[in-house]
Amino acid sequence: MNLADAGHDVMIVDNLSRRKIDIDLGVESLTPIATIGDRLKAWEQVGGKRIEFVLLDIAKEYDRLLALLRSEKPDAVVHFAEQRAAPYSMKSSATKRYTVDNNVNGTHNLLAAIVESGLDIHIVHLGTMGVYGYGSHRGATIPEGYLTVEVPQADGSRFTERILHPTDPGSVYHMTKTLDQLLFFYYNKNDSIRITDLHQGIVWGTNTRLTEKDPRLTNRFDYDGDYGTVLNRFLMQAAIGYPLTVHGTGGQTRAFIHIRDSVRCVQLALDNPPTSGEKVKIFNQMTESHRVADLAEKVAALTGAETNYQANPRKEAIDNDLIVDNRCFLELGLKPTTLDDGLLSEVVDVARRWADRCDRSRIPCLSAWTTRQAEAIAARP
Ligand code: USQ
Repeated sequence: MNLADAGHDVMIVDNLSRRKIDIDLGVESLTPIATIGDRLKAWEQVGGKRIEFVLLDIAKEYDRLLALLRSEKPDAVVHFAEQRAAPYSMKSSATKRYTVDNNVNGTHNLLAAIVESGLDIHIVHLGTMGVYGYGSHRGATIPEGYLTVEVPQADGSRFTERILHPTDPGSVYHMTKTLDQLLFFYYNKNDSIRITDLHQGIVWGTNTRLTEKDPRLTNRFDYDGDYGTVLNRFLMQAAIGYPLTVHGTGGQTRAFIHIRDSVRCVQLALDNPPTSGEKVKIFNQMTESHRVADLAEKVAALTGAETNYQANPRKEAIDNDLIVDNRCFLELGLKPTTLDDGLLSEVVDVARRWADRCDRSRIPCLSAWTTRQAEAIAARP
């Protein structure tokens, strides 16, 4: 909607798999989500430029994808077509395999189809900050994708090289995004495909200026243990009087971005494509870093919620540092929306409005990274 509003011709290509996963998991977005047909109609009714829709699975229907690229000749493809939840990817062998099949094939099909079409199409891909990993970076600033390293030689001399920052995925989901990064590196080198990879942090907030125009345009609000992300979960838990679910000590530090900034960043990336022959552009799409325990404390102070420190279902560092360079977007004009009491309260208000749709039994995160974590969850009081 943001792109259509800015005057672009927009076509959604989607297999609607997220709706199917809701059915499989037996859980729904806290906010009611209209059918895709009703959403497109609502957008036209509020005066938005018509958005086309094609039902297509890019991970499985290669020939249709290629034919679509050939007929539409898009200037750019914004690639959001990946299974995006770390806990879902770690639920079972089936969800691990689905996540790898869907994410890696989807990305590779898109790249191969662009090469076969012969068209010069800019890919803007939604990657993740999790590509860099959350071990200790020993106080070093995480650069935007590339690291300059010195390589010692046997004769004592050294040379410097700019390499992709080493990857350190923390889940099967995050691993697929590190594989995407290699696919991009290769197709950019071999076929000169122009690519921008957005290493996005955890999104928080609910609405944007445009989703507020009609209730049928509202965003998903995932609160369940598989798809809900930490800050929105805490705000929703506070809204319904459920103790905030902090995993482990809460010393995990993560990068965050408000949904309005996320939408703005995609637009900035499209408006500033790499030039022909330029290597993959990597932007750190985040505006601030926070410790999980600090977020819980902030939400508790704002709402009076209680906090429940509980056995961590994930195999992850107890605490970590996270200093991130995000100059690329700031230099392109992004004005960061940082954690603000008003915006936090807005999320609590949305959650209160739909509180009766919440199934409290689906709040705990039960997807365990290994049997060790599964045993710890089972032993929770
Ligand atoms: N956490 C809690 N309590 C909860 C939920 C999560 O303490 O109730 C902790 C987790 O253990 C983890 C941290 O909060 O240490 C972040 O978890 P999350 O579920 O908010 O985020 P994550 O699994 O990392 O994934 C989310 C999105 C993913 C995106 C990623 C960006 O689902 O699509 O790529 O954020 S990032 O984390 O920067 O890699």
